[in-house]
Amino acid sequence: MNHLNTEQIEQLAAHLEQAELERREVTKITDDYPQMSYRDAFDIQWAIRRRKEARGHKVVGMKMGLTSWAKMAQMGVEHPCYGFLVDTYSVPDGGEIAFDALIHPKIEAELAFVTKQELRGPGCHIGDVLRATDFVMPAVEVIDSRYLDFRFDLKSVIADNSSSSRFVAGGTMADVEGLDLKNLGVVMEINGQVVQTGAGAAVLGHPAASVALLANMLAERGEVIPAGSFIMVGAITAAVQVNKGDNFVVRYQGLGTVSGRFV
Ligand code: 0L1
Ligand code: MG
Repeated sequence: MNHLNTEQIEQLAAHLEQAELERREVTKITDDYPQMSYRDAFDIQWAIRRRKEARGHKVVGMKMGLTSWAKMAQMGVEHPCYGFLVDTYSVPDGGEIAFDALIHPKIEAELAFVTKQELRGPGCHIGDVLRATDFVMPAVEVIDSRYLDFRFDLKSVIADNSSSSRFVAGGTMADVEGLDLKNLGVVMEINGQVVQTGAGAAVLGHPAASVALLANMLAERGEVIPAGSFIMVGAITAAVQVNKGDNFVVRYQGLGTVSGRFV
């Protein structure tokens, strides 16, 4: 149910997208609109998506966020969220990320699923996802909340496209059949120092559960995950703040590495 009108939703979408484009922190929008509903929050995110598409940007994938119990507890939220990824967010493996284009970036080690069949909720489950998966591959997400000091509540962060900002996909593409996705180990290094380690089960117990949840959340809006989608499942490690000049390498058990540099 909506508690904001169309004009307010469009205005908040413009406000948050401008903050992203101008690299400006803003206060969380529920401070000014405490009556905002989850429906409103997703409507704002979808309005930002339409604004970008209207300017010629292509949606190239989706991401799930806040998919670990630890991260939900850390951020004081009670449910995962999703966001969209556009072409301008994509950085090649080993590439450079312009630090000054961002506000206060953090990196997360993730996995991405690429689908070969449509996934449709409600009732989508891990088995559906594994059957519909073409391959999985390593990915690193750069999150950059537009909110002051990364402080938000769930509705505010959903409206802000779940902090989506940049992503790097790389390493080796692999069939799910040969992989133990729950126990798949990940080591994140920044400037040669190990800063985080984790395993796939950090993502809702199994990374495929995150894709199923995305299908089920999209079903609430009558949307599906089309065949050929790229979906990042959420962080396997905690998000780590980065600085200009930092180099990162994330090593994935049996799947190679993803690297990049903030310049
Ligand atoms: O991708 C993520 O898990 C982050 C979602 C938004 C929350 C945050 O900015 O930390
Ligand atoms: Mg993430």
